[in-house]
This record gives sequence, structure tokens and C-alpha cells, in this order.
Amino acid sequence: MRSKYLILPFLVIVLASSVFAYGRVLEVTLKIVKDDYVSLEDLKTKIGFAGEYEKGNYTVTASYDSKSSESFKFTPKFEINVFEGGIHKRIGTNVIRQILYLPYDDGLSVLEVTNDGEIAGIFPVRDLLCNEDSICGGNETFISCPLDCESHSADGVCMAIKDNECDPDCSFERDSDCKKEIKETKQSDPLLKIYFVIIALILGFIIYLSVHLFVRRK
Ligand SMILES: [Ca+2]
Ligand SMILES: [Ca+2]
Repeated sequence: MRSKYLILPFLVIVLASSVFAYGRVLEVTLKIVKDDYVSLEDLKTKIGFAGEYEKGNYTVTASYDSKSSESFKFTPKFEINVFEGGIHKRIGTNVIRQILYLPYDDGLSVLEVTNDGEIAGIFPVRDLLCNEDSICGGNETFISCPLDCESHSADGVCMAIKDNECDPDCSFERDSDCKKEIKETKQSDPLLKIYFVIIALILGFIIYLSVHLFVRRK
């Protein structure tokens, strides 16, 4: 009976991880003009869940240096939310912004978008993901560019790694190194030491005075 209860959460985890792949993810923001071109608005690597892209008239093909390419299919909805006359409505539009969460792997060089088999945009992404100039900036993160970015770089991605450095992108709860940093700054605060000495002196003086008065009364 007990083993049944132990197996259940395990099965849920296996099922969830097969539906939503958790790991290194490429967040791709595309501007799509209906029946026309596609442009690349933003690109960022992070840790998270990749989406499911198996059906649709649009295809994103990710080409790698070392391995065969991978394709992801989706159908953009040319609609936007509007608030009109006190109600929320969805109306048709010709331009939309589509965000895709693709599984990310090292060596990604080109993203190509096709609409019904016709090329709508080709984007060389290698230098965007890592330009190897020893500066962590632009679209680079520790995930796509460990050469330029450090695990604790301010790159918009929280890497909760124990490396004795607080990642400014993490909350204090997520990166245990940040908690330690707070503790250390508290300990080394010179003002805190002065307050402590003053309080100790006042307490000492009160005790001295009390003892002195007590002895005199006797
Ligand atoms: Ca760089
Ligand atoms: Ca970071």
C-alpha cells in the first residue's frame, strides 16, 4: 500500500517532464506580419520549460554547427485583446508578436522561419548568443555564453549555483550565496560595532551606579 503512494508522485513527475521539457530554453520573440515577413525582436536563453510545437503552418528551424537541425511548428493567431465599451474583445490584426520557448542546445547558429514552406525570415544568431569579446551584454547569458558571462552575472537569468557569489538576478531565497552576503555586510558594518560599544558603556555605567548606590546605602 505504501509503495503505491510512493510510485504515484514519481509517475506524475515522469509524465510532466515528458510533456514539458524542463532545462535550457531559448526564448524567441518574433514580429510576424500576416502573409509577409517575420523579424526577430528578441532572443534570450534561460532555464525553464520548453513549449510543444508540433502542428502549424509556420515552422522555425534551428540549425546547429555540430548536429542536424530541429524544426518546431506553430500557428500564429492574428488577434489582439482590446478593451472597448467596458468589455474585453479580441479583434483581428495583421501584425503580432509571438514568443516561442524552444529547447536550447550549444552550437546554435541559424534560426529560419517559413510560412507554408516559404521563407519568411533567416536569422544568424550565433554572435547574438555569444560574441566572445569578454563582455557579458546584449542577448548573452551564462547559459549561451559562459565565455563572457559568469554564473553570477547580471544577465537577467538567475543561476542558483553555490559559487560564493550572489547572483543579482536571484531572490535572496533562491541563491543561498545572497543570504550569506547580507550576513557578512551586517557583521562588517562599522556603525553596528559603534552602537554595540555605546550600549555596553551605558549598561556598564548603570551597573556601576547601582552598585555604588547600594554600597552607600548600606
Ligand atoms: Ca560578449
Ligand atoms: Ca545572472
